[in-house]
Amino acid sequence: QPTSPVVISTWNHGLPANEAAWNILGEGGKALDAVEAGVRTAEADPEVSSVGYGGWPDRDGVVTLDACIMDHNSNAGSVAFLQHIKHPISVARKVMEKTPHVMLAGEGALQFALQEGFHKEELLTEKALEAYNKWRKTSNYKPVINIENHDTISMLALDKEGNLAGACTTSGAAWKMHGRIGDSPLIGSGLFLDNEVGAAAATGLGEAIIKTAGSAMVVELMRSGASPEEACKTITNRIAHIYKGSPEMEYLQVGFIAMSKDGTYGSFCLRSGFNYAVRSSEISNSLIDASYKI
Ligand code: SD4
Repeated sequence: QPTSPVVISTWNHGLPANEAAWNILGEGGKALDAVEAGVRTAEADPEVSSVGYGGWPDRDGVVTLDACIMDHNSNAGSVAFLQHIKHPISVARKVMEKTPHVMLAGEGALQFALQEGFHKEELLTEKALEAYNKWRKTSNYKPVINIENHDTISMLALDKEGNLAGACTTSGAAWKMHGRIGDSPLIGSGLFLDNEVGAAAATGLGEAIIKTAGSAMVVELMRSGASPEEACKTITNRIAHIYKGSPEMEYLQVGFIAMSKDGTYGSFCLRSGFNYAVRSSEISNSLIDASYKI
């Protein structure tokens, strides 16, 4: 049912994130401000082990963060492999607004953040360190499906003016190789938006989403007339086809959320267990189970 404003975001941690976004959208604020404020709640929450502060580290015990943001003018900003900064999404927004570039990575991204007044913090919590030490006993790289019902937080919003914005932020796959970058900071993979058509964002195994340019493809299908859910389903099926028979299939999970220009939204994921949160003037903040393939 088309409506505006409206905001959707991935997983359980989408509920508090939507609340923060709605404080802005409900007052007639901008989608861009809403998505930034929204995903910051997950970044700051130490109980969310897959985003920002409290995120599980890589296999060397280092927390490295990926994030990106995009607005209705197709402006985009992104940070990858960023360390020690609690709010990578806000650094990504600064990259978008204050530099001639779209993406900064690693040491350079950190330097830029410090110049912009962000502070260096220890992001590895006691709890994350415990999880890491436990993992080290086996050191087996096998992503966990639907990890404690949270993973990347991706958020899409449509504001009162009819403008879309999107944000995506994560600590990436736990126990990843040091230096690994996922889909979440990559415009077109973790997030894509075309204000004339719609927006899409992803969660799940980043490698699979990158290989299919997932979010960009979802938006292109919507341009050709697919509904948000149909578009998400087609790309999820494409991923399943590519991975069919591979060892990764055992732990593969991907999920997409999408929203069209008129506020229609939908989702699809590979395996059951993925849900997303919706908030609009008609719908009080609630979780919806995504349709799934297996
Ligand atoms: C990534 N999509 O970095 C993110 C989150 C994740 O297993 O860890 N998925 O791939």
